Order: sequence, then C-alpha cells, then structure tokens
Amino acid sequence: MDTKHAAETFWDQGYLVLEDFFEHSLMDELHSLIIKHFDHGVESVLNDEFADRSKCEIVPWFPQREGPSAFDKIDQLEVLDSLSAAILGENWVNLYSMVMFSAQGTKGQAWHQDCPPETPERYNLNRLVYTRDITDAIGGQVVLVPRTHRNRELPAGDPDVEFDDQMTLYPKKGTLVLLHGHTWHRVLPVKGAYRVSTNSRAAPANTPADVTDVCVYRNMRYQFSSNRVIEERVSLTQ
Ligand SMILES: O=C(O)CCC(=O)C(=O)O
Ligand SMILES: [Fe+2]
Repeated sequence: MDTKHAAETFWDQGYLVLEDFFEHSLMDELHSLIIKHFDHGVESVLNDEFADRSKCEIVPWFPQREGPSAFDKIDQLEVLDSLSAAILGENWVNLYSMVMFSAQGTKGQAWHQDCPPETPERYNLNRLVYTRDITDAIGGQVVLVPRTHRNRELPAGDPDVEFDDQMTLYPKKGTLVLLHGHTWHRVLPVKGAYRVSTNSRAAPANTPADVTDVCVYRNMRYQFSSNRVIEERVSLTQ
C-alpha cells in the first residue's frame, strides 16, 4: 500500500475507506468474541438522559481493559501501524479499543464530532473495523460530510438532519474506515438483529487520554466523565 498517498487522501477528505484491509479469519475471530460478550444482555453503561438527549443508542465494550485480548491483533498489524504514523506523525498514541453494539430498533448515533474542533491539532483518529457487512437491511450505515475536519464546528440545530454534501458508507466485513474525530458523522438507525463496529482509537503525540471526553452534538456538548450536558446549543423552550 502507498501509505503516503493514503494519508494525503485522508487529510484532504477527513476520512478514508480501505476495503479488504483485514483478513476474514481475524474478523470472524473478533466477531465471535463480540457476540459472546453481548450475549449476556445489553445493559447500557450510558444513562437515559444521554440516550434521550443525544439520540444515540450504543452499548460500548472496552475489551482491552480486561487484559490481553484478540483485539490486540488489530493494533499489532504493521500496515495499520505505518498508515497511522503517516497520518498522525511521529510518536502517535494508541488510545483504546472500543466495541460498539446496537440492538435492533435502536437509533444509531446522531450527528456529532468526537471532540471539540476549536483546536485543530487536538483530535482523535477513529480506526473503525467492521467484522460484518453493513447493508441497507441491517441499517447502521455511517454517514459523514467530507472535508468538515478542518476547524469547523458542527452547526447547532435539529439532531436529525440531512446535509447536501453528506456521504453514506456501507463498510463490509474486513473494511477499515479512518475517520477524523472532527469530521461530522452519524450512524443510521439499526433495522436488522444488531450492528457492531470496533474502534481502535488513536491520536497525535502528546494528546491527552481524555481527548474524546466532550462530544459535540447539534443540540448540546456532552461530557462523558461527568455524565453532564455542559453546553446547550439549542433553546429548550422551542
Ligand atoms: O460505529 C461506527 O461506525 C462509527 C461510530 C462513531 O461515531 C465513532 O466511532 O466515533
Ligand atoms: Fe463518533
């Protein structure tokens, strides 16, 4: 792979899709661990106010917090390592691996930026791994607005909106999606039995581990560590 060209395309567009990046055997191994984990029921650790206000319904799992795991194999891939370095620069940091599960009939995720965009060099890189195809029947497509990663705040307003220049991605089993944390993005509602994705988040050198603590939605800024809305972006009386 031409990592220099891939990194340039990423920086031009704010995202990059690479199909057949991961071996199907690795996808199957990780997928069965995900299914085993979520088989025990899907109690969300996120509170109701968050789900209600943010229009987000996902259940996160951080497999690497439980010790060495098959998910480490993603981080150990040489090709992902060099691509990440080409995008993020020397001494980039690996933040954490987060599996996201959405049950049938859930809303997906409303438009957001993973972290505030005011400081362009303070951002996270989503390295999204799909262990199964995302199709129209399943739902959960990733929608994004290209080139919104350069110091542009997601405009305030109705969480459920269509932007003229939005793009819909249908990642397949084995696809890697690289997505800048400031790029405006959302996940569509889930119609099939369930939807999963895995995010091995990374960031440039010296980025604090809590870079994604505050997420920017169209109606609010939400802080995960305190479970609080820290800024209302639309009038609540309307
Ligand atoms: O699950 C996905 O496809 C994307 C989720 C997302 O918004 C993120 O990882 O920041
Ligand atoms: Fe996100």
